[in-house]
Amino acid sequence: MITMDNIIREGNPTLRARAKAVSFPMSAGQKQLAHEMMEFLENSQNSELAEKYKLRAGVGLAAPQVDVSIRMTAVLVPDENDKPLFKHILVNPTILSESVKMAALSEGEGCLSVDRDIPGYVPRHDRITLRWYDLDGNKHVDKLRDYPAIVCQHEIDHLNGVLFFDHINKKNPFNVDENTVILG
Ligand code: NB4
Ligand code: NI
Repeated sequence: MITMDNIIREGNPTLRARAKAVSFPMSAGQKQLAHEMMEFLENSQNSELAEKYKLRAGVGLAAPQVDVSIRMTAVLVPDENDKPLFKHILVNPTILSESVKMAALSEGEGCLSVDRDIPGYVPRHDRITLRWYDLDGNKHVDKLRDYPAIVCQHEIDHLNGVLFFDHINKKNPFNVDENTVILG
């Protein structure tokens, strides 16, 4: 079971590396890791289990965060009623196109690999067209907007060695340009 002890933190060079593409068929170990990453997200969103295992809540977890430098991430975005809105393990995700319009979460972002609060808006593309592969190698193409699009961009950043605060305006953290909507 993945717990916070398995999640590497800022300063570990794996978080700044470009992760390697996954080839198909995936190994049994890679598939098991994928399921454990999704299980972590489920546990972290369950208040009893999160308290029991001292997990920080997460809606995404990228393989490099558990020190496995491959292009794979779990995403579990619930809707207002806590029903899964977007729940997938994304293998080799690629953004095919992105809107000019940007969006940022009103509360800013946090990261399970960053143990400090870093205030500020993180501008992201409001809409993306995402290509990804499932564990069996089947190709998927999804159009995402708003919250799920933001989560996927945060996770894909991890596969490229980018952390959320890299996007925050250094001089004026809550300054964003005119084409940015604030969500939430
Ligand atoms: C990834 C997110 C940071 C901003 C937005 C949010 C939470 C993370 C990091 C975009 C992606 C993890 C992966 C939350 C959270 C809302 C939904 C359902 C019930 C509690 C949960 C709390 F926990 N970010 N944390 N940060 N990361 N929303 N929610 N709620 O998920 O570092 O790279 O359970
Ligand atoms: Ni993160």
